[in-house]
Amino acid sequence: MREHKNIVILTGAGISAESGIDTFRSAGGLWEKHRVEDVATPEGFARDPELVLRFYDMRREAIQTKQPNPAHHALARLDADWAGELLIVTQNVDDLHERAGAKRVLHMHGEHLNAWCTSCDVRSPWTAPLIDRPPCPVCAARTLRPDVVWFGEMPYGMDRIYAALRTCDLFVSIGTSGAVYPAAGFVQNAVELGADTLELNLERSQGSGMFHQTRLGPASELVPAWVEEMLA
Ligand code: BJW
Repeated sequence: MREHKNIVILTGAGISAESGIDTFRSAGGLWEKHRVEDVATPEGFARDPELVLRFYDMRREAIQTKQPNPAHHALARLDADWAGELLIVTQNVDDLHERAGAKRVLHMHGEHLNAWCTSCDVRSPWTAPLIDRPPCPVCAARTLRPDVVWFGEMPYGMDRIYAALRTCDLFVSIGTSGAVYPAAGFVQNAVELGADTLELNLERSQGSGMFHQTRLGPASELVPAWVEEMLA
């Protein structure tokens, strides 16, 4: 590949798998144990809020016991040392990129450690359970929900993401199945705009055919090796 200046990195559940956080679509993943329609749609939340709040309370508690792995640390190092533009667009709702030290991170599907008040529309940092319907710290209404993006809802930061895709010369996808749009379409956007594209994944994904290059293996090995190449 040629020399690069501006990079967009898309990460998915696979980058956090070796930290012990469940993926969605792998064998034994979250969608084998829970119906997507029940726990990851606004309709499911309206139908059975307790089920949904319990699902996210369990996951919010779990992520606070997990640690970033070498893949998160390598991306944080790249973020710190890369002089050009760089944006880590993560679909993950965990905070492992930040805990590894990365700064240029955008959570397009929201964050476990935020609660969103649907009365006053303010998002507040949140580590505790939501099942008991605690009051919003800003307006006191008992209408907090997980600050995550469900199917049918608009992902966050799309203008910033598309602006970064327009100016990047390298798009890298790490540990995502390419099953969920609009993130699954970023590789096509990047190719059409003339960027080089690289996929790092345990196995081939739905979008593998779109990438100029795919490297297969665990993120904890592939990502540090790729970052070494970039900073050499
Ligand atoms: C490893 C590894 C290791 C494992 N090392 N790798 C066409 C166009 C546009 C939209 C649509 C469309 N068709 C349908 C839609 C709508 C819908 C959609 O995509 N549906 C699909 C089912 C087709 N999309 C939406 O509704 C989105 N909103 C939207 O489109 O708004 C309108 C819009 C249009 C156009 C532009 C802009 C907006 C919203 C999607 C919200 C997704 N929400 C979830 C839940 C978030 C909260 C939570 O965490 O509970 O987000 S679903 C779930 O999937 C989660 C993830 O972020 C997302 C992606 O999953 P991910 O990360 O890829 O995980 P897996 O498990 O699928 O894959 C793991 C990968 O890791 C695998 O490849 C493994 O091999 C790999 N791996 N171990 C390296 N050690």
